[in-house]
Amino acid sequence: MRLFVALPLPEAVTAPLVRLAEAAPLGRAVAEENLHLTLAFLGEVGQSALPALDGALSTVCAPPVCLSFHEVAALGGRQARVVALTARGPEALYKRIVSALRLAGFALPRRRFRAHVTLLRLPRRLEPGQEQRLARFLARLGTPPIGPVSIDRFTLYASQLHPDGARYEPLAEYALR
Ligand code: 2AM
Repeated sequence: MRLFVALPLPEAVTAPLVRLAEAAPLGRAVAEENLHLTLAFLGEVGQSALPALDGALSTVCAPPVCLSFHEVAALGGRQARVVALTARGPEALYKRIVSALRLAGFALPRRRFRAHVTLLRLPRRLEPGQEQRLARFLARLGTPPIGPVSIDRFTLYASQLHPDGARYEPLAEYALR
């Protein structure tokens, strides 16, 4: 199973975000039900490791996350792959989740955590002019008037890749209190 841990987002956040993504001049908008903020990507995990994974995530003790949003930006370096809304608030929770998972033996890549909600997936190569149209769209958006919101749980999801896009199934929820 392809697994990841994420903060689910309330409709008060996902509804304006999907409208914003659908107004973009290019790229494939992430479906509203798939919008989330990834905390840890586990990749392929065997069924037999699920109890250990659930055990590790159950040890994470943290208060609800006050999530605030910053800017809509193209992420992925010089060849941007996605457009995302950057966020602040889940950094401490991220650290607790990652250390609980590592302690339980799950290998996670060492990369800087930049909290974000992916809104659009971009084509591999942008046609001439598309880059400028995207830059103008992003500049117009500035900081969208969304949030802050309090999130009182995090979720373990299974991701299934289909030709028409990914489907995410919540497997377990963990309360933040
Ligand atoms: P994203 O939020 O940056 O898009 C489910 O696939 C989620 O896991 C996606 O939302 C994606 O993060 C993240 N993800 C997918 N592949 C990944 C990888 N190889 N490394 C880190 N995160 C990944």
